[in-house]
Order: sequence, then structure tokens, then C-alpha cells
Amino acid sequence: MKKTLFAAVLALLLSLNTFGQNVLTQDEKMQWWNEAKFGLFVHWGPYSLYGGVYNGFQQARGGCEWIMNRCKIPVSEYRAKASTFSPVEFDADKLVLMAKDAGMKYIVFTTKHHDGFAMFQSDASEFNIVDYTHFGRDIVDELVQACRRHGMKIGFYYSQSQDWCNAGGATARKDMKEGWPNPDSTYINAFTKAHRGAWDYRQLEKTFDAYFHDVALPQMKELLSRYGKDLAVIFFDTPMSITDAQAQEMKDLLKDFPQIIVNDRLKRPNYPGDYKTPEGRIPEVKDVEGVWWETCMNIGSSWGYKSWENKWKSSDEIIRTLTTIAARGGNLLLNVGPDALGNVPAEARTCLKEVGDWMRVNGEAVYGTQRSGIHPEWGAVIRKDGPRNSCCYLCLYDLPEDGILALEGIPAVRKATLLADGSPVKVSVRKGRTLVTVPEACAREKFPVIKLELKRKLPKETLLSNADLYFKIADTD
Ligand code: FHN
Repeated sequence: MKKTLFAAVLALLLSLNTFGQNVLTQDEKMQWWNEAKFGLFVHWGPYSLYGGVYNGFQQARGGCEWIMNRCKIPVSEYRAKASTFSPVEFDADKLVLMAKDAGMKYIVFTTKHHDGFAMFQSDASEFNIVDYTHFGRDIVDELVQACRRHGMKIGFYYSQSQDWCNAGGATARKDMKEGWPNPDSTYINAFTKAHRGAWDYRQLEKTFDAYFHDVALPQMKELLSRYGKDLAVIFFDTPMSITDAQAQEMKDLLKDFPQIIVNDRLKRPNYPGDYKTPEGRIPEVKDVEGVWWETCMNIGSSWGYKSWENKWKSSDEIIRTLTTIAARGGNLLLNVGPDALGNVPAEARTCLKEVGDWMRVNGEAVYGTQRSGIHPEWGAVIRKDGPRNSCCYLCLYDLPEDGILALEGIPAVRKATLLADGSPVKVSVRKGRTLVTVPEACAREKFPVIKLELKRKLPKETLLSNADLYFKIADTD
């Protein structure tokens, strides 16, 4: 008894550093995230008022959250429009429950995107949803409270460098032709060229360093002082002008919150963060060995609300993407852009509902899994390790014509079942190959999953480390 108590006290002491704080190993820190696998990204701000249309023209290129930059909307005009932002139909519980029903385990929300509008009350800039609109509700706070109510992890996206409405913020240079056919295009292009992307004198009233110390750092302090203890993720974006010294100041703010998982976009290459961020695509297997990673992807073709969206992804596409990503060891952060009233477009909701229906039956094949190193043509093979053995989840995209799935070099199968109903699946071994007979019931299932419980563990893989490899961040130049 005494020995047990001693061991417990020793374990506790070992888990505390000299300042009495909990020290998490990297694996411990990433554990919930790896379990989670699937999250909701939300891009939302006053840009949803435009929905990708300016002066009657559809924005020519890029996500609609970029409308201010691509259409070169003057700061005073954008600010005036933002002051009318009144998303009276926003319901944080509804948003969180939509994510939960889709099988998502965390939400990453744009607390401030590049337009500089804070979706939370801020003393560092009046350009925020509480102080700058009659609407006056603190959306970030409402969302955090709803996440707490529904057991959903919450993460914050924060644009630490680009800021187009707070003076001194970075402004990526985009050609006027990516916006609308402005008669002053030649003049504007010359101006942006001469002023590091800025298109309005108000953006030049301060240095970047002043912006960083007056707005970005204090706002991050505000967010951390309010929510740091239960914040799960910080998603920085488009590092641009930030220096290593400034990035270090930002990083120092996070010291008291060791549980926060940070992406790789604070400042490259010296601030690699905890995970890599391929964008809009499934990375090659070889590029994501030995690192934590998450693909962020749109459910349509724009991060921010696009009133004329016509490229919605189907639930089939999302399920294939999610399971392929899981088979390669990553997470999927799937984005929606609510409209100006606060509603997620119906097409996105329908898609997420269908994904949720599939996840309720087959989620076991996704949560808490790891890369399998097996990549057949007919679908995804996802691995999950128990204390003594591994399971392989065979997620079928196409049913093989001969009705047989062949796997090379896996340990003997103890039990094989169709995940949807637990019915047995026939398995045989011939010349070292495991042959799985696809049951007829698979023809009735959308992406059926066959679960193979193995007698032993799959061998431990020797992985390359891609720690030095970075995925391109779109839109920065
Ligand atoms: O410019 C942004 C874009 O608007 C969006 O926020 C994405 C999400 O990853 N990040 C940047 C482009 O990489």
C-alpha cells in the first residue's frame, strides 16, 4: 500500500517541472488531437456581407474573405460596411451541434482574419464586433461557452501579420485584376507596388512593429487571459513581415498554456509549431511521414461566405478525403463560411449531415487511428493499435470485380467483420497473402468498412522525419 502511494507521489512529482507546472510530452499534448482526427474550420467576419460581390462584380479570384484586398476596398468604406454587420441569426449552440453531429471533435474559429475585424471585444482595437457594430454581441465568447456546454474543443485562428484595417498591418500584394474591373487599376497597381501591397494611406500610418505591439500582441493577450486555460489550438496564418523577435514575443505569451497546440504558420522556419498545415489537398504519403499534420480544406471553393458558390463538395468526396487522410496519419479541418446573418449555407449543412450519418456507423475506423503504410487502389487501410494487437479498417471506395481484397504481409486475422452491422467476413490466406471476401451487404453501404482484428501488432514503421518540410501557404505573395 505504502509502495503504491510512494509511486503515485513520485509520478506526480516527475510530471511537474521546477515551477510546479504540468509538463506534457509532445505525444501527451497531441493525444486528443490524434484521437479527434476531424475538426470544423469556420471563416466568418464582415466580409460575409459582400458574399464575394463588389460594385456588382463577382470577385475575380481567391476566397471571398479576401474581398477587401482583391477589390481594393478603401479602409473607411470597408469599416463603414463592417459597422452594419448584424448576424442576428447566429446561434453558437447550433453551430457546435452541427459540428458534433458531423462527427467533428474540435472547432477552429477566425477570431480575427486579415481584414482586421475582431470577432471579440478588444481594448486593443475598436474595430471589433462589440464596439464597432450595433449588434454588439461577442461572438467568440458565445462560441467558447457553447463549446464548453457541448464538450467540443475550441481553437482560435488569428491573423498575426496581415491586417488591412488596423494601421501598420501587413498587406499581401494582389493585382487589381483579381478583384473587379476598376477604372483606376493602373494607378492602384502602381501604388500597391510602391507600398508593399497597401492600397490605402490609412494602412501606412504606422509601422508593422507598432501594429504588432498595439494590436496583435495585446489581442492575443486578451484571448489568452479569457480562454487560455481551455483553449485547444491556435492557428496563426500568413507570417509575412513578422520577425523572429516578434514571433518570440508571441510564443512567450503561450508559456503558461502548455496544452495549446500551435500550427506551423507563426513564423518560418524558426517557429515550426506542433503540426504541419497542407492546404486544400491531401499530401503525398512520403511528405507527411514522421510529423503531425492537418489538411485544412473548404467544403466549397471559398473560406469566407460566397453567395454564388457553385462548387460544393459532396459528402462522398469528404468521406474519401477524411479516410485517405486518416490512412496517411493526418487530421482534416473542414471549413464552412456562415453568411451575413450567421447561418451556415444549406448545401454545407446537408453535406455535413451525410458525413455525420456515415461517421456514426464507421467513426471507429477514423478516431484514434494512425497511418497504416498500406495504400491499396480500392480504398483506404487505416490502422489502430491496442495494447497487444492492431486492427486494420478497410474502407472501400470501389468494390473489386472479383469480390476479393488482397493484403500483403499482415499478421494473422483473429476476427473479420463488417463494421456497419458486425456480420462476419470471410478471410483466407494463400501464399502469404490475406484474402478478404467482400460480403454482399457491402453493395448496400456507402463506403463500407471491413474491420480486421489481427492476432498481433502490425510492425512498427521506421519513418522519415519531414520536420524541415513546409507546405506552401496560399495567398501570401
Ligand atoms: O489567406 C488565408 C486564407 O484566407 C485562409 O484563411 C487560409 C486558411 O488556411 N489561410 C490563408 C491562405 O493560406
